[in-house]
Amino acid sequence: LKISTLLLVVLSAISCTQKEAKVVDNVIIDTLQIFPFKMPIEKPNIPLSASSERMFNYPTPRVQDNELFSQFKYTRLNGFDYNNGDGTISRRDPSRPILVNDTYYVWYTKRHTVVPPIGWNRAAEATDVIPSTDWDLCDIWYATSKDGVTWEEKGVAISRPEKLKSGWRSVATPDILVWKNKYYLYYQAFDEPSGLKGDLCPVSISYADSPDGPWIHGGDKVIPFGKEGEWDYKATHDPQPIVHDGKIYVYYKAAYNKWPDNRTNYAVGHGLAIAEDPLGPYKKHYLNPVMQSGHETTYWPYKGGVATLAIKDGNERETIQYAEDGVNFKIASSVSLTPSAAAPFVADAFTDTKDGRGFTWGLSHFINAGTPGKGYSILGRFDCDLSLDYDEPAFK
Ligand code: AAL
Repeated sequence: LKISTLLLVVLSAISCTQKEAKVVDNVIIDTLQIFPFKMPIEKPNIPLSASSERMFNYPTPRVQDNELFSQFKYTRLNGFDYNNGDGTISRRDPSRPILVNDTYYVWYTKRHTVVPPIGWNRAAEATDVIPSTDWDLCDIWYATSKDGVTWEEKGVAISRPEKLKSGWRSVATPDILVWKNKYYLYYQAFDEPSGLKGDLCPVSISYADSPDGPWIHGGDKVIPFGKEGEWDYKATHDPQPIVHDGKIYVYYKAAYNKWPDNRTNYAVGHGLAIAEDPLGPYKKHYLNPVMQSGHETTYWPYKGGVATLAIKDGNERETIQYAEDGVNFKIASSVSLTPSAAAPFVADAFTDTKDGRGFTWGLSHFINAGTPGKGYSILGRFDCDLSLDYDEPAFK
């Protein structure tokens, strides 16, 4: 073993001298032209396999050096009651937390119903008190924390409006924007039990002078649906605003082949809608969908562009991607055990930064906690090192 190790070191050292490889009939005959012992930073001038070629498409060939790579660890939150896990209380799809003075605020979907959800495939049996899905018959609640681990639930921020107003059936999946000293909540507004004809809903906005409210209704259907036959027809989910280039960039999700009729062909795309004012009008980017993998939206200012965490769906599920223009994303890393509905604490999400710094923690949700038939979701915290200001090694 020792001799072979020695030989490898000697061979590798020689190979670093970067001689031209000799190729005869497509066979490399000079075995000294093997890949260098130390992983190169620059692409070596030798014949490369497809995998070796690809490693130079990433921000750095060594994943340890890649600032857009991280592992994730998870922590339980204190302060939320779940009725002993009987499925009648659920919290999911948190907004990104924001820091106001010395207090973190978060908004989320809360369901408190007499029974657990009966399932999207039985949506026709849902009633005014029986939910179809985990996000049916919900309101938007909020909580505060000093440390991001122990939270105090403060109460409802946006409740379902009266019947037939947009969102009367359920309001869910909020996210926050801070713009010119005002707070804007973007959220999904359902007019029927989710699952009846699909997961169909537009986006509404409410705004307030204080994160404690009161919230004033600011508009419905703010992100226009696609036309019939288009990818985002009747579904605009997971609205997530950031400030970029002096404008409001809202990333949102829609599902192709809407369920329940075509669930087996289900796929997810993300679009971008841009506005000068939080209340709109919003113009959709002509290259939508800008992302063809992922599920809930997680986009953040990173250096001069925008980075995203794509989870759960699509060929590029479990990747972090980057786009200088916020539109044309390229894979920067592959990641695992990623947070669902990840809502990072991004200190510069709304500052129109040209040097986005990333984040080290956030909230996410964990679905289908509890026994089958009593499914509900819980909120949790994740920690990671996706910040340029954080020096911990990527591998622990
Ligand atoms: C989530 C989100 C949206 C969907 C539903 C609740 O994962 O994508 O919010 O509508 O599921």
